[in-house]
Amino acid sequence: MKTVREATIDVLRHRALMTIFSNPGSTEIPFLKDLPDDFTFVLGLHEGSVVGMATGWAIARDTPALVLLHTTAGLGNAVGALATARVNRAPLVVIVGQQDRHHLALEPFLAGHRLELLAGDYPVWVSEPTRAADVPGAVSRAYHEARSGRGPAIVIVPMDDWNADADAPGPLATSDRIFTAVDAPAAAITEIAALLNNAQSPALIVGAGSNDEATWNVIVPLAERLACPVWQEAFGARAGFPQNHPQFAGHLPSGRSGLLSSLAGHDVLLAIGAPVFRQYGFEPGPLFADSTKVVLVTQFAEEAHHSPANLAIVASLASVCAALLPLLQHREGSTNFYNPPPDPPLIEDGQPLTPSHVFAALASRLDPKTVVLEESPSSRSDLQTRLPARQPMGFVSAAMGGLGFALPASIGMKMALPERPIVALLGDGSSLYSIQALWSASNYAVGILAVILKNGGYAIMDRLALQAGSKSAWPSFNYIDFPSIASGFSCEVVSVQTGEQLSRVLDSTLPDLARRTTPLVLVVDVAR
Ligand SMILES: Cc1ncc(C[n+]2csc(CCOP(=O)(O)OP(=O)(O)O)c2C)c(N)n1
Ligand SMILES: [Mg+2]
Repeated sequence: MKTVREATIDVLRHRALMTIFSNPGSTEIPFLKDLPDDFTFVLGLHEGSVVGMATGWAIARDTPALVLLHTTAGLGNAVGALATARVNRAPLVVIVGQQDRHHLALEPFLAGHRLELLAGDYPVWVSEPTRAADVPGAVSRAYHEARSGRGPAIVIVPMDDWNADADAPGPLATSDRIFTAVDAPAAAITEIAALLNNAQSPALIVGAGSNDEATWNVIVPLAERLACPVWQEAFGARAGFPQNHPQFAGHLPSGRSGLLSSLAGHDVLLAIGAPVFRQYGFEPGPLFADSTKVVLVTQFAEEAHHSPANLAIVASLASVCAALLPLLQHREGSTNFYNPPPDPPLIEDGQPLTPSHVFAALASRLDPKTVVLEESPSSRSDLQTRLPARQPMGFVSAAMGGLGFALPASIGMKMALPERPIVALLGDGSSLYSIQALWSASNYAVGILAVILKNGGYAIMDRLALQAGSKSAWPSFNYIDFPSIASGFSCEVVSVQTGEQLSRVLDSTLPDLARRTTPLVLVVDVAR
């Protein structure tokens, strides 16, 4: 008879969940004791970093990553990162330890209280198996729940369950393999094709959902057939279209008045992989003109449920684009909507660099295959225009804006995609939320480039306070010693104050960035 632990190890092997991102505690010892050699344990020194690394790994591989967390304190620390994983649609199988069933009723030290509620509605599924023997099936089901729900699926396991007897060998309470229908019905395709063929002036809006290679391969010919502008959704977590393509018109504004004027004159809007339409600050008024017809193509039913579209199709984006293509007439007209940014102004003697200078210096040198992870709040839009995504996964950021994602996610992504150059661009404030991830990068020989834009404070927050007619209630933090922090985590670090120093370090490091096996931190002093 196998133990529950042995049967679960079998499930994890079957699902290729053999890399464990974790920060463990005593309640996880029975599971981790004598971990088989074909399992890899990746330690993060805080649960935000653990889940952030797993999220980067899951996004990069488009398959679930395994996370192991320590009862209330571990899961509690992880909640913000789990919410980010959900909104970034990253599939995670999360096992959470719990005290021993034998005395849970006595509420011993480390007893998790209502652990199933701790992450709120952010997990796509939570299970606390009724019997120890149900754990292997629950973990197997969590794999499917994470994949189909695109987010974290949690299984809570009391520590004595691992050594309990498993059920006799036999099928688990879940399907072994699942195929999901992906094609849209022919009637829906015919209806959209007619709408587009009859349109005076269509426009395409793309977003995080259309970021994969299969979709880029068909969305580009589709856009070329339509000869229309292609906009990227505001605040999208990934790029839905090559952003150096002549038809790329830029990022949509995140407020309603800007949306209305950007999309004015287009009678049919086709949103592919972007909800209708992602906004940030509330502005009253319509999102688009009354007479405009809006079609949404999304792989996520929930996105269709909250989008004010005339028609939504829930199906594989690549399959919808491929089916539409032969039905569309070739449109004539201007096909150049791309507006590259001008060079940043020259820096006068003694003046500090700005984020624009850093992004421009990177833009002229980065390999098109680079994955740029963004977490630079006050310079985000500048980053987006100066570092266009040229390949799928060329741009990644936290869909919900929660800081502390980009640094650990860049590490998880580099572990999953060792052949791609990976650069995390971080505000100095942002870098601190998961700064201990630098230790994981150094310990596991992960060759990311982390650029910390040191402006000595929360510039975006100061800007918002000023706009509200107030001074900032919070202080600046000019005197944080980032190079010491980075070297304290055993990372190579270079401080940069001038354009010359920046060029020198980028020229010497970027050509080999893809092959790096140690992290490099650049701390660049920039103007506020
Ligand atoms: C976890 C979390 N806490 C707080 C915030 C609110 N917040 C948004 S931007 C910001 C400041 C970012 O500062 P920094 O990274 O230095 O970027 P800068 O604005 O200086 O470019 C804060 C605190 C957040 N988004 N996420
Ligand atoms: Mg800052």
